[in-house]
Amino acid sequence: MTFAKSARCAFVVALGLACLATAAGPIAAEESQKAQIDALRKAMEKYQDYKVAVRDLYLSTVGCIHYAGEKIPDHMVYAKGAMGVHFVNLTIKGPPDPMKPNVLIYEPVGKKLKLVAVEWLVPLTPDTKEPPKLFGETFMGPMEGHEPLIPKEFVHYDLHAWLFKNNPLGMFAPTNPSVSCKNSDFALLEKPTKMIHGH
Ligand SMILES: [Cu+2]
Repeated sequence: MTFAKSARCAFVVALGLACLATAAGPIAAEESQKAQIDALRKAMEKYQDYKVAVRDLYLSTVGCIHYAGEKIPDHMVYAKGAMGVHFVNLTIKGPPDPMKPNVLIYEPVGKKLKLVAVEWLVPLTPDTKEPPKLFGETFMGPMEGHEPLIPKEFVHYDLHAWLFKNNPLGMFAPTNPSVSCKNSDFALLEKPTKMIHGH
């Protein structure tokens, strides 16, 4: 964020104009978030080839996850739509890094896998004081692990970002109705995940 702001200041100064009001106000904050998202998209572009992702230890969890839009009290609400195939990197640890998501999400399109989104998956620990935030977005959760691919004991927060496929529900919505698992032999219809209270 600081980098984006100072880069823009440098640009404005180079044009011979005063560098005004870049640090303050909701418009400046929004613009700096947009710049940060653009930088992230650029950094993630190499993973459009899933083999590059695997070499960097983002490993496929095989199942193509989708939701029916079912609502259950005390459970997370996922609009009808899919996420896709999650490739998880367990070597990325610590607080969520906006430039280093620990999950990449692919949509099976024909016989190919297309990179559509990234995700930050953050375990709930005894020293978690509040839900993590990135790009001004508060993470969803805490919630149980998503069965059947993640044990339900894995209580966590998560945030999705649809960097490579437009999501009509918004950039940070968990499911994308434009994504489909119909081309996957490993489609998994997931039930909404249970919320954890008291955090
Ligand atoms: Cu996901």
